[in-house]
Amino acid sequence: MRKFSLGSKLRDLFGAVNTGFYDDLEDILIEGDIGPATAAKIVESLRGEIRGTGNRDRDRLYGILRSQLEATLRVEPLSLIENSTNLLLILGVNGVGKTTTIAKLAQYFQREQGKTVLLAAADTFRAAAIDQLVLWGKRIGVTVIRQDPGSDPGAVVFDAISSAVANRTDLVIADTAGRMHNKAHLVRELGKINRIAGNRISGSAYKKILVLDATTGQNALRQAEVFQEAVGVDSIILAKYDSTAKGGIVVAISGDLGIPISFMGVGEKVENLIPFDKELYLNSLIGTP
Ligand SMILES: Nc1nc2c(ncn2[C@@H]2O[C@H](COP(=O)(O)OP(=O)(O)OP(=O)(O)O)[C@@H](O)[C@H]2O)c(=O)[nH]1
Ligand SMILES: [Mg+2]
Repeated sequence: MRKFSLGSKLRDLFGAVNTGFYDDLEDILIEGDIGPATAAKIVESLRGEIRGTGNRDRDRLYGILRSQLEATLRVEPLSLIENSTNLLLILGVNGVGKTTTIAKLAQYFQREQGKTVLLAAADTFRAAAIDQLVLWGKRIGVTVIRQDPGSDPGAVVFDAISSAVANRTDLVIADTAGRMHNKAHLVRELGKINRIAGNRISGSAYKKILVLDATTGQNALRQAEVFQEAVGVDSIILAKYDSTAKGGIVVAISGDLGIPISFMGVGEKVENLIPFDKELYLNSLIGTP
């Protein structure tokens, strides 16, 4: 099982610090999806520590590595602006878990935070995507603003915001299509939605959330770069964390791209969303010494 592979490789490596240690460490970290820039930074700081103190105690090195990872990981909860309509625009390539995550977020903000929520079915690319969101809306008792398949996603977001502002709804969560004819089309469509949304809701009441699939590895970093470049990303949600204990990619995204993470999806049910838990994450990523 890959589950503890990074942790066990590190334990072996830290057991005997010898020649090749730094190269091996860098390889292991990159293999664990930590990201090249972040891996290089961590290796440098361990090198500095070992040179400076001469102390090669395994537990101590392990502790330094862990605190480096801890410092790199940016965890920030998603907080809503009070007495204002907030918008979360949910981004991500197809199949990562966007629509399910929207239902989970709606439930979380309703139940845990006592907020009023409205959903916008702005993935108009596929009829089934609209139906799926409408079904979730029924299950959790949240209204879904929708138009016909193929209609302008920007118009759906516009309608949803208008309705939310008129009704003093706290939060609009908008689905988007991750499946497009090509990247240029995706970027153009998202740009349009982003302009419409940004004109109606400004500042930190409008957040762009990228959903990543914890099982994807390095490719997730490239996805984050594409969406970051297209419209900017304010926060990451790591879906399907229950399917893997890897997810080292979140460190890379925090460290290499500077995007914070807010939640993790831990199952297919609507209640399976938890605020990102650093301890749990680091324990399963690298284990404890
Ligand atoms: N185990 C697990 N499965 C999840 C999680 N989140 C989503 N899924 C599953 O992943 C699959 C895809 O989820 P969707 O929410 O439809 O993903 P999407 O990004 O909206 O997909 P498209 O609309 O097709 O682009 C579904 O079978 C979900 O049940 C999670 O946290 N854990
Ligand atoms: Mg979807």
